[in-house]
Amino acid sequence: MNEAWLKALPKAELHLHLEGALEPELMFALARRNGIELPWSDVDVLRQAYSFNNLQEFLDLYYQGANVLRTEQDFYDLTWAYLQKCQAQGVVHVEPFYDPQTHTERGIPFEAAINGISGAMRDGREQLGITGGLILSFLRHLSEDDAFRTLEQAMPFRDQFFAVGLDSAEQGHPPSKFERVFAKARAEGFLAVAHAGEEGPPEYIWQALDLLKVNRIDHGVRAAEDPKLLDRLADEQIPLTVCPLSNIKLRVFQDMTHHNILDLLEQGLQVTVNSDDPSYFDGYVLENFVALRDGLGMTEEQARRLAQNSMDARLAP
Ligand code: ES4
Ligand code: ZN
Repeated sequence: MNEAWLKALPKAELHLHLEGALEPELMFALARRNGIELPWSDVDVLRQAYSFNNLQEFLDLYYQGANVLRTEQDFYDLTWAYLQKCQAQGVVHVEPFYDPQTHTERGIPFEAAINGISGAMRDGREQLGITGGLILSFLRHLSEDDAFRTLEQAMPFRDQFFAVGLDSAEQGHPPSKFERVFAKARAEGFLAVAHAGEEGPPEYIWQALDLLKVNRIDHGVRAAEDPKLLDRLADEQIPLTVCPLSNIKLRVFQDMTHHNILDLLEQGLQVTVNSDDPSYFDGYVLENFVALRDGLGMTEEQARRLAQNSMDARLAP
């Protein structure tokens, strides 16, 4: 199967951090526009820094990069660039995360980010035919109180997102820390998703299901260590938004030949293929499919099932 065939499959992207779609060229352009000095001399030097031993090393760079995002127009430009990439790859539906706290913590008004992102999502629907909705994601390394305040700040903009999520440093920050804030969000009518079982243990996936009552698990690859959990995920057809290239870049698996996504697929789990932070992890959805073909011998039939799973696992209204 060639790239054109993979591109032609209608696909949904369900695990994408908008701040992780910031390409080095745009980062430098926004730094210039906003009069910000970056710690890298140019785009090539920045790209050379994209070598990580774990999630935390990546996050340190990701938050530094996000610092160039200041104005509503910056957030619009970031989101629009991502949507154009989607169109070029046959991604017809997107449910991106954005992290309000990454921006409010540095004094950017809540409305600058949400309005810029929502504006681009609206234009993406009207001009590119890409459907979808936004997931407001809490940073789990910050406190429960901080998450409550973020949800409170978001309420005037409640029509602009359909779900809440949980991301950032997983180890030591279990889903249980956010049980009450997720209960509040669900009571307000939001759906829920959470990163679990990327670096954290299977126990965190159980907690995301039983305490946060999520509709979908982000990553979830460490479920493979717990046969009872695998049965539950298969029985209830709970979607997993797996991010193969991300897992290699962050050393969750040694290389693509060791990735378990096709094993999970063949065990009947509803797994999907996603890019996570495409600018940092060597590619968008299409590059992830190509990597599964080249590294794992994914067949056409498996590719079709993975793409169909992504369409079936959509949650945005
Ligand atoms: C993330 Cl790969 C990953 N894991 C957890 N949180 C994140 N935020 C952005 N990328
Ligand atoms: Zn992620």
